[in-house]
Amino acid sequence: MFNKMKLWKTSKDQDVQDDRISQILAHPIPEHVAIIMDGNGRWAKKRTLPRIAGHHEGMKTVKKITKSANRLGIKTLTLYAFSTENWKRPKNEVDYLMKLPEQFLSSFLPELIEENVKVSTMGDMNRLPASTRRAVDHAIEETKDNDGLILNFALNYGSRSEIIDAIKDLSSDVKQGIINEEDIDDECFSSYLMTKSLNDPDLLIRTSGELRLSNFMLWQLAYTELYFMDVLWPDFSEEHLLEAIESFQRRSRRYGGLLGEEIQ
Ligand code: V07
Repeated sequence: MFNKMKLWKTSKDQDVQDDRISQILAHPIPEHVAIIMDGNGRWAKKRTLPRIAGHHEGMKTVKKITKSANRLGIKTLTLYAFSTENWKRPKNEVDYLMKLPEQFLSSFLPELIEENVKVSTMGDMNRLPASTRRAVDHAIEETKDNDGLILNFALNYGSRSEIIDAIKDLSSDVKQGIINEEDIDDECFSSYLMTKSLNDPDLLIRTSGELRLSNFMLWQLAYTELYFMDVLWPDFSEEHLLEAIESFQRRSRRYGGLLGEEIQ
């Protein structure tokens, strides 16, 4: 009897969740969602576990949120998995983090293929261990013809160095006469960034309560709605994603009439 009650309650909760999703799908949803997945270490510390246990749990959350994003029809999900600053962490932690892409893909790639997800990355892959690069390259190759959700991992990524590299490439093209200086505008500059094939994010979520951008997509976030949440990344669930999207939709509706005028 108790089990039955639990089952009944679960399916009712699911109905509530399905209604909530239907409401969300009745309005425009953000096409590109970017997430700073913070709070993995703190999650582990709260449980007196090593930090790497938090990263492992965080990886499981990535799987869940990828599925949710796909179901909601989000077009691009960019996840900040490893920053250029993260090399400063203790060696054992860096070594563990570098194994996560392989671990993630060895269990999840078949499902990504099945679900029509396209894997991509931004960041300097050269500094990653060869086996990590191989696993990621394999996933990119295996999913290159998929046209569903783009799952874009920022790996060894830093926004300032992305911008500086873009300036170097652009000035070299100007010197060679490939680009005229007068033709440099937002769109031209964007095409030199690692995100050249992607739209700018519509919504940025940062978990774990820090109110900073931490060198993440500084150029691309110029007009993005920012949503900061106190929840630690391993505790982030589909409900939290829905909450952030609902907030995005309320803001879009409120500013809908004004966009293009004084807000931007
Ligand atoms: C990492 C788990 C999520 C929380 C933040 C830090 C730890 C998934 C990947 C990944 C990357 C590339 C790829 C497939 C999966 C990953 C790192 C860290 C370095 F093709 N999670 N995750 N990579 N964490």
